[in-house]
Amino acid sequence: MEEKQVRFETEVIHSGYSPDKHQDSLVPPLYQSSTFTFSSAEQGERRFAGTEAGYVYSRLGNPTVTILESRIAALEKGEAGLAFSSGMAAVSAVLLALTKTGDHILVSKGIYGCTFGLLQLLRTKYKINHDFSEMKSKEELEKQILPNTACIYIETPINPTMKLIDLELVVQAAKQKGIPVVVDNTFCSPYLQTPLTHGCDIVIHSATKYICGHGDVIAGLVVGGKEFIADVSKTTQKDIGGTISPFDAWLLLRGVKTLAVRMDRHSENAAKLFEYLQGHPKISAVYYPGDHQHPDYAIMRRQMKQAGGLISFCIEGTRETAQDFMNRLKLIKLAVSLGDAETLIQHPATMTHAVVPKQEREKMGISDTLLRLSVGLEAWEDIRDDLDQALSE
Ligand code: LCS
Repeated sequence: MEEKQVRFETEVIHSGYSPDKHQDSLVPPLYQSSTFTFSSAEQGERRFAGTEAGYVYSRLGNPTVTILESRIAALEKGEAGLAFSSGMAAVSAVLLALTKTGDHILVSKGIYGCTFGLLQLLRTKYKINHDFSEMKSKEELEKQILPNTACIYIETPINPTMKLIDLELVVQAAKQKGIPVVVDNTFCSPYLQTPLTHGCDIVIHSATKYICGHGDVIAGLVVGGKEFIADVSKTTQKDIGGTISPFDAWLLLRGVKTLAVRMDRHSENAAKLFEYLQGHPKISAVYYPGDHQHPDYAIMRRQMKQAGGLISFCIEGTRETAQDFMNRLKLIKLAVSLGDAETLIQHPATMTHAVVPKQEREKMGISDTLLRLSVGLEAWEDIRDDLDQALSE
């Protein structure tokens, strides 16, 4: 199966796993073991030295985790993958691997709140500076790439404003200077967007979201070149220790099998709910990359397969109006996170992006009346009816 090139919908189910290597078990076994035994002291020595293949200790590698890592590498069209205990463990391991004191990171203007927090920490504790960029033109990028820029870090679509970054534009500017481009692909999943095929170097996921799909795991994934992944695996992952648990890897292997089917449904539901929200008099703005009027619609068509399952919108009124509206919802759950079967709504200004100072938040386009809807897999009419009853009061 691994030899033959198969389609994405097949890869999510089979990639990285051969039953004949695991007692013919149809489903990848859960190797719930913290450590592995050696047949002799010499074998232990060889495994530690890396002269003999084999597992040693689950912080350094585990067979269930290896299957997941091979699968995500195949889905993202990369050479190798690495799994982490959270999306933030993945983000921090990558940024720490790519930078040193005195370096600079160029970041898309608008990122997840905890990534923003991590960048503050890198600046204050380790003197690793950063700047935010709209990344709208080559000239802007060329001006903002400094002699000490160690990497470019992008989210697209951006959490939660749903603005997009043109990956190929950034890659063109970065390649001239030999700077790696890192993309947080959480909002798309590899079904909708594969940044490595556009020339980017490293992809990160909060696997907690669409890759898991069932809201029962916190995990992160990284895909990149073999050398880079081996380096992260032996340094910032091994020694800082944000390793995934085998059980969480097993749950992700189960969840990811339905990724293509789920993403189609999330995207279809979101497209219908966008139409509804767009036409509602109490909604002052809707941010959804599938909107033909969205300023980045052309970018969406170029680099995404579909527009995805997230919609942000502003409600007429104040922060209290937004909160009252949330409190009236019945089916839609008030929760952060995204990509689950359940439709979730959250208020970025007081939740996911509360750590970003108000002035910075506003520069990113996060007002107090902005809400983010992660459209689930329910019948779209039921989601619409819930929005409708909460908006009609
Ligand atoms: N990157 C993005 C784009 C995210 O949205 C998140 C989490 C992370 C990284 C971190 O992943 P984690 O460590 O949580 O697995 N985003 C969240 C959100 O929007 N609501 O709750 C968490």
